[in-house]
This record gives sequence, C-alpha cells and structure tokens, in this order.
Amino acid sequence: MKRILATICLLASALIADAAGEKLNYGLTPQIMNIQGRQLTCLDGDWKAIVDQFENGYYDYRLAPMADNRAFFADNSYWRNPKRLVEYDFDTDMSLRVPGDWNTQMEKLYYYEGTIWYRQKFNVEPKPDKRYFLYFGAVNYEAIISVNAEQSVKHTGGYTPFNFEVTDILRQGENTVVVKVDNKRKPEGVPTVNSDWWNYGGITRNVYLVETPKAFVRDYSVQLKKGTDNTVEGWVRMDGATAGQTVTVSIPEAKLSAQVTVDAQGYGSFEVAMKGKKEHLRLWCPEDPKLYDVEISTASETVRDRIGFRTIEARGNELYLNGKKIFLSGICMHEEEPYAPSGRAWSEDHARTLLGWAKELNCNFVRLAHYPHNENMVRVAEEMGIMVWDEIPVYWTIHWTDPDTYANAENQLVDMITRDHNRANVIIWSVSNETPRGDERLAFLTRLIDKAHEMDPTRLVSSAMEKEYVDAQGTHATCVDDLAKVADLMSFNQYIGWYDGNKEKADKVYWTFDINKPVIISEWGGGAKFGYHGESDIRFTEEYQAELYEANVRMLDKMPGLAGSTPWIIKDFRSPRRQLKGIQDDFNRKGVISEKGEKKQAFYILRDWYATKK
Ligand code: GCB
Repeated sequence: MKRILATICLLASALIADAAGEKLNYGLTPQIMNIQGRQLTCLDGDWKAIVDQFENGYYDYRLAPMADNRAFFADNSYWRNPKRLVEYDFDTDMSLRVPGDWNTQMEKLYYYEGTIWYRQKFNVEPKPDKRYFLYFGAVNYEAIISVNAEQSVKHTGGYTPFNFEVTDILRQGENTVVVKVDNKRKPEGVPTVNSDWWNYGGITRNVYLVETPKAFVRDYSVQLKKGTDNTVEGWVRMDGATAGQTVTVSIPEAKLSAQVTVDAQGYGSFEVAMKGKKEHLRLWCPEDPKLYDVEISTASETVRDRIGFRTIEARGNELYLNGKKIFLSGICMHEEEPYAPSGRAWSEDHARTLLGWAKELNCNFVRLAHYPHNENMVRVAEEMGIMVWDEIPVYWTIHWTDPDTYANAENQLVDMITRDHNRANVIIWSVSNETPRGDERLAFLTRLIDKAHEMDPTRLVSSAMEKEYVDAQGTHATCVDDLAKVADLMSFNQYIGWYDGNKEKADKVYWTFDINKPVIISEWGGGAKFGYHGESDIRFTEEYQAELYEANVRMLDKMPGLAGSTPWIIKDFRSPRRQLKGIQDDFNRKGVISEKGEKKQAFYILRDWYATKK
C-alpha cells in the first residue's frame, strides 16, 4: 500500500513539476523535415480563444499548478455540465485567426502579453496502418498543448516549428486540440525581456495534422559534395524503421539515384556521382537559382522536395559561392507583414512581397533578423535567388550563466538548422545579435558556434557583433571582439550618423581589421518618416536618411575586406521602444519602405549602390 501511495505521490509531483513549467519542452517528437512534402490536413482558420491574464485555467488560487493539469484542456464547458461550477466557455467566447498574432487582430489585445487559450475541433478518420502528428510552425512564446484532454506537451521558443505524435489519442470523428499560449517575456528567456520588436503573441504559423506511414522518412540531407560539381552526398533518418529497410534518393533530371540501407537507429548515408565524365550539376546561384526535384522513397511513401546545390566558403577576407568571389548585397528584415495591419508575416504572399522589394533593391542576400522566420520566407527566397542569413534570438542581454537559457538557445539553433539544412540559399547561421563582450558570453556563444559547426560543417557561422573606436578622436574604427576569432566572419553592426554622431561623421571615419575574415556590416542606417521632408540636417526627414545612406556608402566602399552589407531595415516595423508621436507611433522608422509600402528616398540610394556591385 505504502509503495502504491509513494508511486502515486511521485506521479503527482512529476505532473506538478511539469505543470509548473520547469521544463522547456516535453512530450515532443523530433522535427519532421519538409512539412509541405507530407500528407497534411490543415487546421488553420478561426480558433476559439479565451484571454486568461491570471492563468486561471492552469493555476489554482494558491498559485499551484492544478495537479491533473486539465482545467481548460478538458473543456468542461458550463453548458454541457450545468451542475458543475465552470467559469469559462470556449463556445461563447471570442475567436482568433490562426495563423496570426493576436495583437493586430483585436484592439484590446494590442499590448497584451500573457496567456490566451486556443481551441480547435477537427474531424479525422484515422487509419490503422498510419501514424499521426500535430505540427505547429511556431507559437510565441510558450505553448502547452493537449489533444482530447489526453496528453500535454510543451514547447518553448516563439519562432521554431515543433511536432508531437497523436496516433494513440486520435478518435474517429471529432477531436479537440487546446493550446495554452503564453507570450510573457522572461528575464531568462531567449529572447530576454528587452528587445526592439513587437512581442507578437499567438499561434503565428500554420498548424497541420500530419499523416505518415508506420515507418517514415523523418529527415534527410541532400547536398553537393565539397570539391565536386557532379556528386551528391547525404543521409536519411527514418522513424519507426527496423534495421535493413531501404530508402531510394533520386534526382530524375540529373539521372541520379542512390539506395540507402538504414541501421537500427533508422540512419543511413549515401554518395552518388553523375555517370558521364563531362556531366555536372547546374549549381544554385542568385543569377540561376536552379532547384532539382528530389524524391525520397520507401515502399510506403515518397517525400518530394526541391533542392539546390552550391558551395559557400570564406578564403581570407573574401567570400566565394561555387568558387566565384561574391559580394553580399543585402538588407535586414523582420518577419512583419508588408502592409496593414503590420502583424506577423506568415504566408507565401507576404514573403513574395517582402522579398520582391529586396529584389528591386538589387539584393542577392537578406538577413532574417532576429529569429528564425517562417519557412515560406526561406523557400521563396531560395526560388528567387536570394541568399539568407538565418538567426536565433540571442539578443542583447541574455542570462549567460543560466544552463536553461543556454539549453533554450541551443534548442532553437538545432530546430532552425534542422528545418533549413537542405536550403541552398541559407549560407550563414547566426547565433546572436549585439551581445555585450565578456567571458561568460564568449563561452556561451562559442558553444553555440561549435554546435552549429558540428551539425553543419558546410555553412558559415557568425554573429552580429559591434564596432569600436581605437583612437581618442573616434575616427579609427574596427571590431574588437574575441568572438570574431571563433566565428567564420567579421560581422558587426554600426550606426554612424544615427546613434553615433551626425551623418557627416561617416566621411571622417576609417577602418582597419586585425583579423583576416570577410567583413559584413550586418546593420547600418537611420530613421525617416515617409513623406516628412525638410532640411537634410533634420532627423527623421527622408532627406536626412538619404544623405546618411550616401555618406555610409562612401565609407563602406573604402572599407578593407568588405564582403557584404545588410542595412537596417527593409520596412518600418512595430516596436514598443519607438514612442515619438506623429513620427514613430510605435514604429521603428529605419525602413527604406514605410509600413504602407511607400518607398523613401534612401531606397533608391541603396538600389543604385547595389547596382554597382552586380
Ligand atoms: C540595433 C538592433 C536592432 C534595432 C536597431 C535600431 O542595433 O540590432 O534590433 O532595431 O539597432 O533600430 O536601433
């Protein structure tokens, strides 16, 4: 009896520990790669929603997590159980659109940071020979999810996809998924409490029910073998397979086909070369963003993807794509809709508009700041011939010595690389932005860089660092950061003419670098309100911003080792730090395009500069 009681207590305390949110993630299954290549039922649309500022559905009146962890998950709507006191009802409450942030859907939620419960019902006829997963493209920031009140899983981190298996809990007919979404900022979080972008809450990307065979191809890598132009190498990872199962990877257009036999872990690798001596692959590059149809097949499924092949490397302070020297004519972007209501971007259309503007600017590169953007952004960019810098939200003042903060950052890095490692256009993984120098930070970021290199030895790993003056007059500038020794690039932000002096200063500054690595100015620029005109020495006029751009371009053209630039930023974006009424109105105005799609004078300066780099 005692033993039974002890076991019950243990189980209860485990549940409470989980419910208390001590773990970053639980109940998830490894990420399924290439979600669009799968058998999907889309669960997007209007979801019922309940605002729960005090987390009443989760904690009791002593602020203890409810032991059965089932309050709102069970969906005991009053109407179905009128004898029991239940003080919420999804059916009579509001609806929110998924995908979508809540802040721009309802005026009363504009500044809201806290918990909102979401509920969706869906119909399915599960087949006995299949497995089922729920996939979320992203939920900001923390999601605790239950399906049919049976199971609870948790994911932390607002910008990466996750999935979990529901095979055993799906019912024939109607099923219910309930999600507790909490976007409260936390000091130990990644990002932490302080940032310069809107903390959009909600289920911000697509939600899918995924159907797979019992044994399925969960992940794969298909890449050009280094030093060749006719050989493809890679691996496949099956889920639920037994040793000896075979997978065929084929690229019909290139007449390539490889048989892979997986081991007990479901893993197998391959290498295959084109037959004819003179045959070679058409390599992916901005001028010719060639993608090949690739099929990964087993006896029970075929996963289709479109994959490009290329090499990227740093040699001294130069960058080479497919062995040819390149300059990265880039621009930074937030994942924000191109037009009103300026909420989180998520669709292919949003990506086409934002990246279309980058193309108009003569860009061949974008920095997707400051967190992993949705997969459409990366895939549409790949199709359009735009290279990508992918980043995780290790931003400003992170808790460097907290092991959970590190684990959180590493999870996000791993999830980002897992999702995007087959994208030819992704050339740089970035582990942080403008973090303050110091030993603890260096150790934290070095670990992340090592992790990225270990997972992916084929790409460059970097960070957006900061500039420094080395003379008393503030004219001799450089970047002094030990992180640059560990990273593959010397990439840093500088705001000469905006936070650092007036625009004329750019003509007085000269640069030298001790480390021989490609230099990328990962941010530069200044603000302007579209349509605000005046003397060019008046801040926030289009004229000031345009001349700041001209002066910076003159300076950058003299910078030794400059291999790329991504000015801040393509479009005005919402930030609670930007309170100047009549000018900012909650928008960071450093865009070269306004939030209504209007092009400022600086747009044309940048476009013309990049035309000279072609
Ligand atoms: C920065 C940050 C970026 C800000 C920008 C600004 O250095 O990296 O997130 O939005 O400056 O506008 O101040």
